[in-house]
Amino acid sequence: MQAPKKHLPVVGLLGLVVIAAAGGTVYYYQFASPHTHAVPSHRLVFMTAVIQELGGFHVNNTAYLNQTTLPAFDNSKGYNLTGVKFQDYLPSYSDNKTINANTGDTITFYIHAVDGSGHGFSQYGSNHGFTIDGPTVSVAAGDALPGTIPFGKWYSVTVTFVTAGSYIYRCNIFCSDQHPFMQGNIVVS
Ligand SMILES: [Cu+2]
Repeated sequence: MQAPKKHLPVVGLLGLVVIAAAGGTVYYYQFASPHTHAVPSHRLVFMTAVIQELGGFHVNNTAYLNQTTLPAFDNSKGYNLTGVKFQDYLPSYSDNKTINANTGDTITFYIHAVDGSGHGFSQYGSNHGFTIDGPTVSVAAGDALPGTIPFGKWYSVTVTFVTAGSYIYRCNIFCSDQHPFMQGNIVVS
């Protein structure tokens, strides 16, 4: 009757070691695995642009670019991620309009302008625009900001946010009656 009592402390100690090891694994998985991108980061933001009556700008996907060269891009076909090292991430905001970044991050925007005709709303001209208001940004050599995006085509611009603050991206080409509201926020902290 005394033997089991002698063994109990040993079993208890072993149990603690097993729990600690498991906890360490969980800690590593949750806190170490997301940091596989460089800091500051190069983010890819994939968006559609349609008249505000049909939703305006909409962020469809966000990813970290884990290489120094950009994906191939063509304004008719859009981007090509074949062979590109990237990692999807969830944005800090879930409204599909607000973009977040850390100070010093670079964002490459890929924007597809969608023809909004045929839905009963007035659509003017044949282009959307894309520009960014706020603290000064650095635009990559060869890229244009503001940019013009003909309906059905793609536009890409790479911007580095060297200053923390509140930015607004917006359409700068009159495209519908609700055009003044075709915009979204970029929060750089
Ligand atoms: Cu527009």
